[in-house]
Amino acid sequence: MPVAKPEASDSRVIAHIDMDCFYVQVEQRKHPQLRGLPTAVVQYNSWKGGGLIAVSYEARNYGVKRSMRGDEAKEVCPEIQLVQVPVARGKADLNTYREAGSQVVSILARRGRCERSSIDEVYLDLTDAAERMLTETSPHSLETIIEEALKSHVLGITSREDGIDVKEKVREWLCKSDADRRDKLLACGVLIVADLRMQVLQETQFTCSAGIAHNKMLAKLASAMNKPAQQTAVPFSSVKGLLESFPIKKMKQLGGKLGSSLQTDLGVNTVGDLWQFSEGKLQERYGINTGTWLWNIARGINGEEVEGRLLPKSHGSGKTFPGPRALKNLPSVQHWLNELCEELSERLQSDLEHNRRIARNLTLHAHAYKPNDSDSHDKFPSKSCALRYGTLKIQEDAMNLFQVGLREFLDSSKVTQGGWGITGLSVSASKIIAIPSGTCSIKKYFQGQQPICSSSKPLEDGYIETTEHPSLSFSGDEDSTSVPIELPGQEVPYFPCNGVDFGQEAAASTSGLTFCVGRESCSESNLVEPESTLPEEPRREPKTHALDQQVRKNPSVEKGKSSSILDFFRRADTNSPLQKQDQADKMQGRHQSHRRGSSQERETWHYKADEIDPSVINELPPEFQEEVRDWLRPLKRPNVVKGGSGVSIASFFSSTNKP
Ligand code: DCP
Repeated sequence: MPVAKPEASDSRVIAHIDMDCFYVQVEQRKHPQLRGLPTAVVQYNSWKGGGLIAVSYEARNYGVKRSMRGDEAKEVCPEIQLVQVPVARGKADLNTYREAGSQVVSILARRGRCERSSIDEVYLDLTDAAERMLTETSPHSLETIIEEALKSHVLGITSREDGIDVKEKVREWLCKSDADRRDKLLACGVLIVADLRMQVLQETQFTCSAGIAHNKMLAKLASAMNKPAQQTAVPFSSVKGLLESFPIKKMKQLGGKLGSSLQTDLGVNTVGDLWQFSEGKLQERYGINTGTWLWNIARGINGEEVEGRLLPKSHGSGKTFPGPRALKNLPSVQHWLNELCEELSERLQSDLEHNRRIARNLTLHAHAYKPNDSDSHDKFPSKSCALRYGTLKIQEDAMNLFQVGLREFLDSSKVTQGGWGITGLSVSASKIIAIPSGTCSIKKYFQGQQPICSSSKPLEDGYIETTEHPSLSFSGDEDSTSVPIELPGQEVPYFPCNGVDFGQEAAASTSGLTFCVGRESCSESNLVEPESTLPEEPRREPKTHALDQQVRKNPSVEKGKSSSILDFFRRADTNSPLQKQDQADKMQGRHQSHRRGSSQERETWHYKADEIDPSVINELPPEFQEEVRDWLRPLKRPNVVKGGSGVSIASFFSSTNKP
């Protein structure tokens, strides 16, 4: 349910940074010969050449879209370069992309509070930096303004159609000495963001787009307005104009049931259509909180803070088993759960070592069906328990969770005969906390911990009753309920109340285990499409990249020198496209993987969207991602590459290959 938060101040400077066709850029950095070519990254699945998950802007010019399969993309753009997502443990391995995202975050965090909101998106609170700049080096006192800032779009100020020297108008706006203080701060934000984007490009070779406004909602809307490699600012006076015609369903949290109700029940199709309804009227219809939230967003009011968070909120690992590859017995489930848990465990371990963070909750999600029961799809209940560290323990606990879920799934089915099939499995770790600083050793910290469960009820045998799964819980009356489940004769794991057990092995054998039973559908779990038949490119360390070498050799692309970025990219070899891999021979003509729940079923679930780490969604197979993104955030506007000249990040994209 959306939460209405009043705006603490309208003088904040908030930026939303969104990487451009991110996975493609990561692959192009690995394979510089792909730069400037129509390229797409495919999630491996041999059916029709695999699903496209990222499409370069050159390929978009030919009409290639993310919803296409590889074969379809080749039809509209025969020269498209398809690069496969790396594969490990028989599933997509997104580590390269995660690491690339972290690299960008570490640069962006230099100027203000930074919230990593997904694998390739970041919010920044630049208020302090902008205030400092305004005091020390106000834009109107600057002799030169960096080119990238002059290329900004400023809503209500710049219009590419009016034929006037747009850069001159931007310069005037940036340097207006008698401007409103809010606009002056925003102008500082524009300069800071332009500079940060240049730094990102110089240090990572990635371009990004940005929105700069006085709150997160407006910054996010703005960052999608002019892509790729451009930035858009929203002065206070332009908010109304921006929202007036903005499609209601594209607003964050209005892509689903609430947005549909606004359309059908109130005839609201744009944000401006909402203006006619009083706050009271909206509250009457949608409840006090949602009513106020709607009234606020219609006016561009959004008090959400930028959380200082550079690390993900949760970790997950998943895989789909479409059609004939559905898992039909416990040993095969055990095999894949072991693989998924091994990956999860590695990431938890790495988070612990590098960031001194621990996760306290383990959740298992599955997609299942019963062959003779068409109602059974998507009814496999998600299960959570306290998380114990150590691969074997995670594997054991996940398998136990699966068995509890399976039993409930089978009990809930009307059909008692005919077996079962699992078409998706995922495990995730959440409730991540930092180990308090000053703890002299991680192990000692855990040894000294009493099993305290503030939100969980300790039970006699050391098991706990969890009441929610933070990243995937439901609001209101859909809250999880706890149900005791008997596991006769099975050895069950020990769940210490602090959720972490480094030393003790599984202890009890009991039948009194209580699990959290979240009534969750599986579509939010991070399931990833299956295996590769193409060999993974040998992973090259950044140091060995040809482009990196150029960076080192070419003084013009050293940090801080901005004038020859375009030259830098032109020097990249664009004449030797990656050899096309003929996937056609390997196609098996499978059908689409999952049947999703009916829309009616889906609509009965309400997610606490803010508690879902969007980076986990990137690991879903495309068919789930579309659905989940729809719930969580507005769709992006069609990208329009606007004209422009001179050396800038944008020029990098205006290059070749237009049909
Ligand atoms: N992603 C994915 N599956 C999807 C959508 C996205 O795996 N269905 C991955 C690949 C994308 C990355 O997440 O590169 C970021 O997603 P975005 O929605 O931000 O899209 P892009 O960065 O690819 O393009 P854009 O420039 O439009 O933001």
